[in-house]
Amino acid sequence: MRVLVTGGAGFIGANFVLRTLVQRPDVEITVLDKLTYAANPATLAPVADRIDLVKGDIADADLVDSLVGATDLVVHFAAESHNDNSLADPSAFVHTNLVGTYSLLEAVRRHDVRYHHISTDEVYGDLDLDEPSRFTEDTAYNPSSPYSSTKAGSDLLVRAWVRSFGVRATISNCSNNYGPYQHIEKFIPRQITNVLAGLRPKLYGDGRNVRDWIHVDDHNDAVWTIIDTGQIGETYLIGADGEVDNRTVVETILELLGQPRDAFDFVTDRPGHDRRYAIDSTRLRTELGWRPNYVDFRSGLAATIDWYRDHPDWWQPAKQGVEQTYAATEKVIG
Ligand code: NAD
Ligand code: TDX
Repeated sequence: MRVLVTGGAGFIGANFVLRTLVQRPDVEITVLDKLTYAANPATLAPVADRIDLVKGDIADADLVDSLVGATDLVVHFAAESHNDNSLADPSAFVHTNLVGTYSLLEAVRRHDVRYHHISTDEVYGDLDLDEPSRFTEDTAYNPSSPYSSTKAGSDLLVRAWVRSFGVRATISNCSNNYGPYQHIEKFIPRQITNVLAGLRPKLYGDGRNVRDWIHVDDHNDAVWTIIDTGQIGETYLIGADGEVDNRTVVETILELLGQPRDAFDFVTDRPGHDRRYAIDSTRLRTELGWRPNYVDFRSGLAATIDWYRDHPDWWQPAKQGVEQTYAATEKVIG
């Protein structure tokens, strides 16, 4: 089987490539990636001779057409993925998440190629902290940020291409991922590398916002489960019952790294900051039989901390620039 992985040099896509090479040695992988700031070429360097890495833009219709015409399956991870960046400048989010997805959909339509679309729980907006409900496949779309609204738009394009043109597609909406190779602009690796670099972790607002954490390997196993056994045209929510508030995450990182649990700063909140995400993944579990392997967030977090401690060469070159960017807008408030 030939698989085209878009965004395969980023966090989740690269973990997908590395895991697939181990678990499915018969799969031939082509990665299409623009190699933006979010991609780290070091991640795929050890497997460079086992994959085809094409540097290019998913919105380049000619390039996409030729690559899609030579594959059996497209797994579409490529995106502009960081909410804070989308608030500073949404333009790349519209280009990649909307125009890029459109160009892939037109190519899979022309070549009748199976397509799996990677999306996020953020398309559903947010929940109150004390609300008992969680997101399901039937929850109405209600995105808050330029990032989540462009992801929501891309999901709707997929649904329309399925219904109007019979494209063979599935969609998954996953909760917050953690694990190795995540860019240090994101919450968990930012705080881990802050402590490792002698800086204080930074919590937005009151630190009570809740995210539903899943290990990246569990996400990618679910993606293969959906590709193998999911129903064409359907959406599946992926989550591992991992709700934790941000303050607890930071305190746990500090504790696991041998620091006082209160050695962090509160900083100015993210505008429009979603309060809580929570996924009900009953459908994926009951219909397709998927189960997460990482059920203890603390031990998954400890393993992730070990990975960043053991791989300073992977993240140190980006650290100063990322912190300078945050420092330009962030103020310590407590
Ligand atoms: P990431 O930012 O780490 O990686 C994105 C990759 O896409 C990078 O390698 C980048 O170079 C590439 N890319 C960006 N624009 C491109 C373009 N125009 N053409 C080709 N390649 C381009 O993102 P991630 O965290 O790995 O997220 C991957 C996917 O999973 C995204 O679709 C995201 O919305 C979704 N998702 C992420 C999470 C999460 O917690 N990180 C949760 C749910 C869903
Ligand atoms: O320094 C920080 N301090 C902080 O308190 C950062 C970077 C974040 N936060 C908070 C904001 C969120 O409540 O931590 C939480 C997680 O933040 P992010 O890592 O930026 O993730 P989030 O905004 O929840 O979005 C993530 O999950 C869904 C991914 O970035 C998206 O790509 C995915 O779709």
